[in-house]
Amino acid sequence: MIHDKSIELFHKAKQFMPGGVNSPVRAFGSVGRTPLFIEKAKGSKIYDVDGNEYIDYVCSWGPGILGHANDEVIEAVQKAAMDGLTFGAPTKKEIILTELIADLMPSMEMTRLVSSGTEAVMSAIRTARGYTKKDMIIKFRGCYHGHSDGLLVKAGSAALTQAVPDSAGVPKSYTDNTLIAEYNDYDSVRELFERYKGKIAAIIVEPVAANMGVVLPDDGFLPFLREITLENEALLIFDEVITGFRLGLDGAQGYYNIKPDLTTLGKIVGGGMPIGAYGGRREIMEMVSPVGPVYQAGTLSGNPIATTAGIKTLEILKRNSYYYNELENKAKKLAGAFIEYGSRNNVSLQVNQIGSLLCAFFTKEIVVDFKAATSSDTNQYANYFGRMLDQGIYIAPSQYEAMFVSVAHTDEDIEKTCRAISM
Ligand code: KE4
Repeated sequence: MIHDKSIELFHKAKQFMPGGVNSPVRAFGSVGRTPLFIEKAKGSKIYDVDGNEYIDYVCSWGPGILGHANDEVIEAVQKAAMDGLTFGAPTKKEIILTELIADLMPSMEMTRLVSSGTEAVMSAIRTARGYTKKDMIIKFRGCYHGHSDGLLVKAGSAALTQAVPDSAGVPKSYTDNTLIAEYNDYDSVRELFERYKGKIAAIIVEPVAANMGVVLPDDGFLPFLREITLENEALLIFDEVITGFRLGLDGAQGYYNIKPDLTTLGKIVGGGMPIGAYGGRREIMEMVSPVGPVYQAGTLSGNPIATTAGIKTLEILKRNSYYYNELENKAKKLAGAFIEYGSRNNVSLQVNQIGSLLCAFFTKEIVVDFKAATSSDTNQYANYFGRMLDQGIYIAPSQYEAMFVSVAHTDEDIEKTCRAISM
């Protein structure tokens, strides 16, 4: 494949944007390749500026569950655009979308729309702190919740499991109220509640972790988090930016039958347009301005174009709920191809798959936590990435992301991908 134009554009992009990109993972840093500059996309395919076609399993990191440029969504957005792009005033569409969210995810009785997952998480945490009048937040190592200062953390002194900044520019004081536990490690959570009794406002968790690759919750883990937060008068925040409307119409909370106090959404809820959302129990959300004392605002929050894309996307998913079985079957076929490749070639390879989310890890360890996930051979992953790209399959340029399947992936796409995996 020729990538001359991407190479040329990347060179120029680096003059005007840090690393030539507007989000770090796009720079292909961990796979040692020049990033592809994408010209267009339709259905399961993306096309780079050199005219190469790829079957896309990044799906814009999750929003693309219907495939790219779904005709109904595009038509609705084009029509909405004719009436104006943004008013900075209430619209009927915000009611339609937040009512749809409440219908599909009943724990979200009341929702505030924002413009990104980061903004949703940042605001949900502020709301949890305002509601509980406590300051400390527990997050899990390997889970990613956007780039707000207090969450860009890594484990500090192991004994205290207090966080320290994991990014330049984040003052130490901004992370003093962030505690780090281990995903699927019950005792690491218990210890924090014992050590910081009465000070913990909330736990925030990816109910299915998808930012250390895909790591599933241990059977009892989510019920345990629900119970220990109730016992300690702390809130449970499900960060469903990835899993929301991905694992099913009612997300991970429906899949695992757990009712969180607050949920954050992004990606699919905007149908490819910039939307984030946070919501939950009415009494908690009524803490948010202008009703309550927790301030939060946004110029383009709930804008008519993004809400149109989100409404149309959720309506299509709701109308075709059988899609989720089809998505899961396609993902299972891919998972099977990885397992077959690993055993036939004596390659240490694990696959975690749930619904239309999956991830292949190059390790012999069963990947049930951050430690096992990070035991993966990232050089092997980079080689696999290059092999797939050269065969016209576009997967995440990082071991610690997920593979997303869309409604638009045909049986032929899946078969071609399975062949590419086994090469
Ligand atoms: P955004 O601010 O990127 O819309 O959402 C932040 C976020 C919050 N919560 C979860 C569980 C997330 O996965 C994300 C963002 N996901 C990454 C991919 N793993 C976005 C891709 C990128 O950073 O370019």
